Amino acid sequence: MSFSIKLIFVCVCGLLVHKIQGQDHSRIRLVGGNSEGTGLVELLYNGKWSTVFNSYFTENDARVICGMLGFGNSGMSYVFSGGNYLFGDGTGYNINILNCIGNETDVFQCGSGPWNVLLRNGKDVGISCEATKVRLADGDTPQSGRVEILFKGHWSSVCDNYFGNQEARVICNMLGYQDTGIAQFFSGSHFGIGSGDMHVYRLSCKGTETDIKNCSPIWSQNQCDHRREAGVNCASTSIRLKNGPNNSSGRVEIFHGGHWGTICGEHFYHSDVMVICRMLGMYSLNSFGYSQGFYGEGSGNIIIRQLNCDGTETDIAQCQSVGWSVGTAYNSCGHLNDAGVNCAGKTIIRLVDGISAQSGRVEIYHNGHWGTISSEYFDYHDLEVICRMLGYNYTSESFFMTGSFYGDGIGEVVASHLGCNGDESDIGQCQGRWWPRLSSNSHNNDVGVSCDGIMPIRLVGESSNSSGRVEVFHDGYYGTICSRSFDRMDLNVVCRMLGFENIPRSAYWYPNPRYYQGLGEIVISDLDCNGIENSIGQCNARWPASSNCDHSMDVSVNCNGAPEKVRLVNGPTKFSGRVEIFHSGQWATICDDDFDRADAVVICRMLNFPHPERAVAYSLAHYGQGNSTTPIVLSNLKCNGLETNLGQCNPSWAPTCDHSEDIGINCCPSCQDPVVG
Ligand SMILES: *[C@@H]1O[C@H](CO)[C@@H](O)[C@H](O)[C@H]1NC(C)=O
Ligand SMILES: *[C@@H]1O[C@H](CO)[C@@H](O)[C@H](O)[C@H]1NC(C)=O
Ligand SMILES: *[C@@H]1O[C@H](CO)[C@@H](O)[C@H](O)[C@H]1NC(C)=O
Ligand SMILES: *[C@@H]1O[C@H](CO)[C@@H](O)[C@H](O)[C@H]1NC(C)=O
Ligand SMILES: *[C@@H]1O[C@H](CO)[C@@H](O)[C@H](O)[C@H]1NC(C)=O
Ligand SMILES: CC(=O)N[C@H]1CO[C@H](CO)[C@@H](O)[C@@H]1O
Repeated sequence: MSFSIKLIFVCVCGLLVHKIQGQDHSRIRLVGGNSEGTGLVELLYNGKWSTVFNSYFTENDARVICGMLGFGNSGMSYVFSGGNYLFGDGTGYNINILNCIGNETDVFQCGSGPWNVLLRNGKDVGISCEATKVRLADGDTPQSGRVEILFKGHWSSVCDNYFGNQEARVICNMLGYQDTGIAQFFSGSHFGIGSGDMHVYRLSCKGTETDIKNCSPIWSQNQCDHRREAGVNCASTSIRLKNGPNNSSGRVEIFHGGHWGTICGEHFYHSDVMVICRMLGMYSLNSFGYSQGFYGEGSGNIIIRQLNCDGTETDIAQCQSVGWSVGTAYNSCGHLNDAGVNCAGKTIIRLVDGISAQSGRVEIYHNGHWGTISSEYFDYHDLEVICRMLGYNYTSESFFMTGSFYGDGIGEVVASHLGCNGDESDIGQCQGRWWPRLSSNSHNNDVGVSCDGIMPIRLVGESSNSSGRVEVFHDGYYGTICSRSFDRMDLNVVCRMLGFENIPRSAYWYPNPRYYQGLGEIVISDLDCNGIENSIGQCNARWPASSNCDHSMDVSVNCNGAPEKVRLVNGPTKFSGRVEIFHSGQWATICDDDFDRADAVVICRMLNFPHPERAVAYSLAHYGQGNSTTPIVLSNLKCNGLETNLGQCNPSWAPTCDHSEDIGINCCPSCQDPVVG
């Protein structure tokens, strides 16, 4: 080997530079990194171990050196810009520019001429020829924990400065967890505090890098502190549902910090439910969630608050949230507010105590028992959804009943104010107020529905299918309707229910029993139909009836408007006599209470006499008393004189009169007997 050294003085950045000729194949090593593949670059040059100036050092130079050191020159070759403070100060010469192309097999072949040598300047280059060794420490699972890299022979944690999911993804990929679906970052020494120096102050990964050294790391010693260590979770979050009626519903629980805990239900929305159900492999478009501990209160920590997924995440750990710190229970969000999901989107409901499979009190299975729905603010949109849930048709006949029409339930009142739009497939998707945040837990307002709209109704008292006392089937028996505020609109609906299509104007009703008083329950009062309903079930009404009602107020109707049959008895002419009305198969008299000429005019009109307005009214059995076997059935006629039928005159039935009060009329005061009719 020949050495020829010329000293040339060149000013480079104010430093004295030596022009050196010749090569030395003898030795090359990396020092200060405590491993074969990482450290300050030292070349044995002119008999001295010498360092390389970092300013013009390139990756090509590093590649050649790594190749010489047996790491292959196509693998990792990473240049540390600040070699001295990481690996210590060098000695010997300081070689300026190597100028390798990269395909050389010996670094001493690099450069077109002799190397320059600088005065020592504290800017020596360090390189790494090996992949970063990374591990996770103190995690819940092998796939999670504090990020630690092996550096200078020690495991050293990474600063959480700007550490995010992209950085986490690179770490997870480096650990071989490419396929686990998530890479969630944690900051603030989430997995506990590591020890030793922290060398990586900041990483800026794109997420696709295969080593953190490709993430433009900023190296520094102890610029960070141990309360700011980065952590990752490369595995999906362990999640389960508890206390639901099915495997597909329940309180959401997640495993974290070695324990199962819950999610606070505040701001718990559909996008959160989507992610949770997707994680469980059970997502459907109908999935919905509950806050407020619907599936019971969990125990342990409340691990996440304000979960805020956008719905595309594959793991809740990827969603924004407040939380995930170990051992924290949030005071502002207790277990009362634990979140739950129903991934199948099916609330389990049934109808009970109805008169057909399609009717009854609505019951919801909840907390292991059947409870009910309050009818507060219940409406037809809610009804539509319930019928749909049960697989029944929602039609113009369908109705719902407030006030426990189908009997009081027991247990919890599970929901109220359902607030459905009508197009939901399940009441769980409606806005409803759910247990336990109900204004009332009393069962006297349990809602009942009838999807088929069947409400059996019948007429009693006469062998006629068009007139009689109205009775409604309820609770296993027929009961009556109280006439309080009964009007023509209500009549129309009752007659429509009885099968009458075109209800004549002459149809009428009695506010009291036309025949006999009913027995048993007075089912409803204050009926308030608008006249177009198909069933009184669709009308407003009071159930049970007002306590001011009794059976003397039972409603009777006549749907075809057939006039009452009346006759005159015992008069001197065919135009006059005691008035008798055919009632329950026999003739009966009318009491003179409130009887006046207008009433007489209507009776004369019913008898088809000419000029009924000339009628004269008589009280006090003017044409003699009915005999003792004749009933007195009517009193207090309130005709205005224009009616065509006594039924339109709001009379009272079953008066307490005697025959000395029987009415009589004369429809032709000027007519003498005998008259040619
Ligand atoms: C290295 O590459 C250059 C051009 O890219 C070529 O001229 C040279 O022969 C190569 N050297 C070796 C040792 O392959
Ligand atoms: C829930 O799932 C388990 C396991 O898949 C099964 O054995 C069990 O029968 C399911 N229970 C219900 C109520 O579906
Ligand atoms: C719903 O209506 C359709 C069409 O009228 C009928 O075929 C079907 O049987 C009805 N379903 C029920 C449950 O009543
Ligand atoms: C009432 O009975 C008559 C005679 O039996 C019958 O023709 C008519 O269709 C019935 N009307 C209703 C509404 O049932
Ligand atoms: C009593 O009056 C009714 C009706 O006017 C009549 O049908 C009946 O025969 C009478 N009975 C007697 C005993 O007079
Ligand atoms: C979606 C689902 O599995 N629903 C079932 C839940 O459990 C009830 C009874 O326990 C079944 O009726 C549902 O079909």
